[in-house]
Formats: sequence, C-alpha cells, structure tokens
Amino acid sequence: MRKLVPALLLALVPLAVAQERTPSPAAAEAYIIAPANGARVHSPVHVQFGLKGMGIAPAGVKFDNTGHHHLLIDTDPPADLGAPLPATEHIVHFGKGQTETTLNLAPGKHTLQLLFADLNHVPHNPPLLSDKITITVLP
Ligand SMILES: [Cu+2]
Repeated sequence: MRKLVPALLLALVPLAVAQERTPSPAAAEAYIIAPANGARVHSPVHVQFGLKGMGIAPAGVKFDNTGHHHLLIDTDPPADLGAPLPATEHIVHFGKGQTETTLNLAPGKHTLQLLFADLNHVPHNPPLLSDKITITVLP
C-alpha cells in the first residue's frame, strides 16, 4: 500500500505541471507603434499596436501562429507567464483582434507595454513582450 501513494503522485504531477504554451516563431515581436517612448501627450491617448512574424486572431479562435494583444497600463507583466492573463484595469485584453485603442489617462507619467497571448490569453513561448514605454500626459 505504501508504494502506491508515491506512484500515484508521480502519475498526477505531469498533468498538474504541464501548461501547454503556444510556441511563437523566433523572429516574432510585439511593439508599440505609437505613442513614442517619452512622448508628452494629451488624453485621450491613441495607442497603436505593432506585430511582426505572427498574425492576429480573436480570443478563442485556434489558428496557428496567431494571438491577440494585451496592453499593460502602469503595471509590470505577471510573474507567471504560463497562466492566462487576468483582465483588470491594468491588463486590457483586445480579444476582438483590435490593433489600436484610445485611453483616458490622468495627467502625469504612465507606462505602457504590449503582451501578445494565445487564444486562451496565455502568453506564447517565448513571450512576445514589447519594450515598456513611459509617456507623460499633460494636464
Ligand atoms: Cu486576452
């Protein structure tokens, strides 16, 4: 009986650990087209999303080498990129396949960063994470 327990645990561990992350092509890249890093802008702020080496598909739609954009606003990427991204006011999903948005931001400094993710909102492996930009919203 004693031997059975570790055997069962070993059998279950791979199921619990195996996060299926969608692979991304080596040259794929997400980047912010606009605004430019360091830009001084007025709200509402128009943000344009750039993507190289992959395509856009709506959330929930399985198609090779695709995903949808997520905009990280005033936050760092989650520590665990193997889990679905939460939807919060700081992590905005563009699950319809949008490639731009308009943000209402309070005056002051803000950071923006793009994180591309698959149909299940899980970042690819390796992840497509843009440079983080800082902008200043003028009063
Ligand atoms: Cu998403």
